[in-house]
Amino acid sequence: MARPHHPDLFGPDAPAPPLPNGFGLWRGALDRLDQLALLDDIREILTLAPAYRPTMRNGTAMVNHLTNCGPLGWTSDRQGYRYVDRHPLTDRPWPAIPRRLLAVADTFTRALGVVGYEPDACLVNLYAADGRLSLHQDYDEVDFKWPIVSVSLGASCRFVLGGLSRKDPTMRFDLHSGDVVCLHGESRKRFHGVAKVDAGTNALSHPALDPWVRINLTLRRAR
Ligand code: MD6
Ligand code: FE
Repeated sequence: MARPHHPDLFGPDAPAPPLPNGFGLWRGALDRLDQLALLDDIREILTLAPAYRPTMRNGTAMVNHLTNCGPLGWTSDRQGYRYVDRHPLTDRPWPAIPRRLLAVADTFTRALGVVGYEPDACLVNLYAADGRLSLHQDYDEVDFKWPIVSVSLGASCRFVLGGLSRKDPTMRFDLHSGDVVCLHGESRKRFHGVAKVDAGTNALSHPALDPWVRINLTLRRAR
């Protein structure tokens, strides 16, 4: 695994510096072999916990398919957003979080000065070519002192990072395969989303990416 390095503030796709406090961005944190190994794990997870498209409170289906691994998994239905200990369609417990993903979370939370991060949920968001994720806060966890760590695989996307109010100005920059993002501290509850995926930029060939073009993993401490 690549060693953590400081955010690439001056790279071609980097946002104008400075990045907000508590927002960690490690470009190319995972090399190609790390990424393919994680996709092997995701393939196994998808076999045990098939991708599904949850319904939102208003009854409409979410844009992206998802699944989870870990003791808890994030889901949504007409009752709203929450963490549950079983796959809503199979009624089976979620598969375990892969060890190498836990190692990534440990490495990059330590780089932020966080000791003892033990994620208990990992949301796997599966993007088709027209996938996107509307501006949201990750707000369903019990203790916001713990960061959320994200790993991106496959196609690049346009990431939108806002403030603590939905109306605050946003910055936009690309996330590429192998990038790791952390939302921590002052940035833990910032609004963020994915405006679009650039399907043509996927350079990874792996069965876990069929029929998806981009996969994002977000590790959380839900309880
Ligand atoms: C995505 N990411 O990249 C969506 N949330 O597909 C997130 O929603 C996210 O990247 C919390 C922390 C980091 C993230
Ligand atoms: Fe999020």
